[in-house]
Amino acid sequence: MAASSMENRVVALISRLHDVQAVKFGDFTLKSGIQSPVYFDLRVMISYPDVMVEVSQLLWEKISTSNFKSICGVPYTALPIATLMSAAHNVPMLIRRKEAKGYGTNKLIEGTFSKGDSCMIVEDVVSSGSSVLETAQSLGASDIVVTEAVVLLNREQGGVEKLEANGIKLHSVFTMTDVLDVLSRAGKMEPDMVIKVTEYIATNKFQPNKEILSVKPKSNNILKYSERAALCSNGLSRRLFTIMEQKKTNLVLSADVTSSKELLQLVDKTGPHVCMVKTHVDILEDFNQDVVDSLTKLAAKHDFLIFEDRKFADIGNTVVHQYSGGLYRISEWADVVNAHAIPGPGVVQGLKKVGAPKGRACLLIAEMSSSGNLATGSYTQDTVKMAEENKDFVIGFICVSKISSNPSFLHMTPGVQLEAGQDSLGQQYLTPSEVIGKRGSDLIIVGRGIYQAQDPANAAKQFQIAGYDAYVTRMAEAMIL
Ligand code: 5BU
Repeated sequence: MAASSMENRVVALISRLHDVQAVKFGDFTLKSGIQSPVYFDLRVMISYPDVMVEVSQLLWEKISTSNFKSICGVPYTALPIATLMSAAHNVPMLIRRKEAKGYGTNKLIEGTFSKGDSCMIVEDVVSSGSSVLETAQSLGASDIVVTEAVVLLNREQGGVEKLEANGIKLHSVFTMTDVLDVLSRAGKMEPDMVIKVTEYIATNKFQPNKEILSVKPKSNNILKYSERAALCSNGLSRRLFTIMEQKKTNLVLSADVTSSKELLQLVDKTGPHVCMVKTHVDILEDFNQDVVDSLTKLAAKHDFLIFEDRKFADIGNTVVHQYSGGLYRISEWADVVNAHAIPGPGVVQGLKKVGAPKGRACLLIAEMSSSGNLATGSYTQDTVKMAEENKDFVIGFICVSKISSNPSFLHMTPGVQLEAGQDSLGQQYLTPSEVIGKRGSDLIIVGRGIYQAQDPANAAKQFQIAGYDAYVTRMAEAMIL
């Protein structure tokens, strides 16, 4: 069986299990007392013969190269599955009683076997591995040897490690992470639930010498750009995450030069290294329509988005005109604009009225990089709320650290240089590793660090590498946690 076709079948099975409510999301208390946002009730499979057949076939394929004389399903759900495997592949079955009968032969193991026979244990779900281990011990008491077990779902809570420590290799068809991956990609989970389940998996993941984590990793830190793209309702944020992953860059060039020739040359040189170009179109001495036409062509050539850093901050009716009209007609060419939250939601509604029909998007300025700025504390939190309420048009924030755990929101941070410091007018600089790695932002916005460098293309490349490395390291660290 080719790996990819097996993968496709597993994806289809996970979806089907969700459809038949064998996987549920909500608030559940598990047998262990742990609160879980996800619950697997695989017993319902017995009502769907097609699911039972597919499950038994996938389990069989996992152990097709193993050697064993019989199979033994752990009661109850795995019993009929083991029966299907036994019948389809002509392998004898054993049944382990939960308790000895107390009369007759008083046997714990039903079926015909000889001392030293090897047996494969079949199970539907493994968490800590205790049920498989108990079954193996009962079989062992009858001198039946168990060195392998196969399970449909590995909940990744120490089962593999516990069984391995007892000499049993566990094969699994899929893990809880696979379930999250498949169902979130298929849009079968709300973004909030994706966050909860991601945190639950990470928090409860087995660790040697440390069963439960004390530190909760932040969900954006675990999901790849492509996974986050799948969670976005706005097409532009989906596109940006996709560009970031494909071009391996989280760098936004802040092209703050004052002549259009310089602007276009700078953008063409640095284009391969950036996912977005940010403009201040009102600082150009020679603005005309040709500049934005050329810029749009460069965006297509190098595959980046255009962000006009206009910082709208007026009532809805005024921003409608500022965005669509005037000299610059920003909504005609800028994919993304930004706005202060200070006027209240009307500013977003005004921008949305113009931008949404054109497929545009907006960022809210929730924090600033300049010293002594007032965008802090409850102002920042209220800005996040405003974004939450307008998720179809607001795709994220200008901020200096991660301020929302919603993985569809983009966090974009200005004030970045390769060395921390300050300029003479209050701009404060952090490094890419501080911004992306420690503060959990997603994109670095760099102006003077690039366009004032002797070789801007090379400087852009350095920032690209530093920013992307910080992202890769952050992901790796979050996985280990
Ligand atoms: P710099 O040359 O890398 O310092 O440029 C930073 C750019 O980001 C510049 O265009 C600013 O207008 C922009 N910026 C910022 O620096 N800080 C903020 O809080 C916001 C925007 Br909002």
